[in-house]
Amino acid sequence: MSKRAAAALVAGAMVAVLTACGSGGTGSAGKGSGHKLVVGFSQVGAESGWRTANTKSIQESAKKAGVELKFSDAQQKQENQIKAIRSFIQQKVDVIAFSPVVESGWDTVLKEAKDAHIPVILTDRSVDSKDESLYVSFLGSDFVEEGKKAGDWLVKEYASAAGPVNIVQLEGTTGSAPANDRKSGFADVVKADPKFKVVASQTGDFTRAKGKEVMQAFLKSQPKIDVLYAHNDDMALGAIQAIEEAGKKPGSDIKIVSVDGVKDAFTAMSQGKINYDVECNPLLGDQLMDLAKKVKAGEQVPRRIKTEEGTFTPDQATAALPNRQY
Ligand code: GYE
Repeated sequence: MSKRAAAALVAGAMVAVLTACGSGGTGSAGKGSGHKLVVGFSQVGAESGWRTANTKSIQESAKKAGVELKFSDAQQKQENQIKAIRSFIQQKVDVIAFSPVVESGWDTVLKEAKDAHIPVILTDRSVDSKDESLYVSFLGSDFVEEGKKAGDWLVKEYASAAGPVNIVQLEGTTGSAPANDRKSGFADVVKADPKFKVVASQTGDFTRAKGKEVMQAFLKSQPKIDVLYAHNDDMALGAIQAIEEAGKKPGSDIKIVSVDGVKDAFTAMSQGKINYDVECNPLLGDQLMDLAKKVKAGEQVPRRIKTEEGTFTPDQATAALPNRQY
């Protein structure tokens, strides 16, 4: 063998060794030495400020944790998520994580993942499957609790008012866990006093554009609206535009209670346009990567991990605004 050929061989071998070490990630992450943990993640879409922050958190945390993330955006369609999950199964990823657009209709595809021995982690939203062996853990907020917090605020705010208090509700995506639970949690609290009346309730699909459109329709069809309860901030922000265009003052002519706690909503609160915001934390990335590593390593993980979150008055939101991350 020529000297040159021998040198090339040695160099080649070194590159191979370096590559193997470099992709090893953080020890326990891989299936063995030389393999990064591969997580297939199916995201709901890009419907809201919350979602954008959630996506960024997951992508950044994956990088930090040395996890190879296969990211897929379902554009708010369940069929796209089912396709993405099937493709993750075909690619033999180590762990599948997803945030289900709606609650029902997952058993078949989750069974396919189970048969392929790929563990599934639910993040942000849950499914209504009866068979709990179809996923290993669910990481996210308690949406019923969020709805209750919105209702609690309303009850206090109108404690000494005569009534009726006419409420319009902008619901999240039909069939989604946050829409179902935020609606029922709120209803449970306000039903205690018959002066509270939900006079209209319709989906705004968690988007600004739909929130505005539906609020315009409410303003036309309802002779008296006292309160808007929006299942997320983006719909509330769209509705604020509709209210202002109708010549009314959001925050005083119509009081607004919303959920999420994103920066744009805090800005609106500092301007007196939203009266109360229930926080829902989108920064789930670090916890998700940690869970995925543990699951792959065969460690026992909790079946349910709840996110800690607070509530904000306009004063609290104004104070928090300069340091708000999302
Ligand atoms: O509140 C909303 C988003 O599932 C908690 O989805 C999430 C919700 C969030 O579109 O803004």
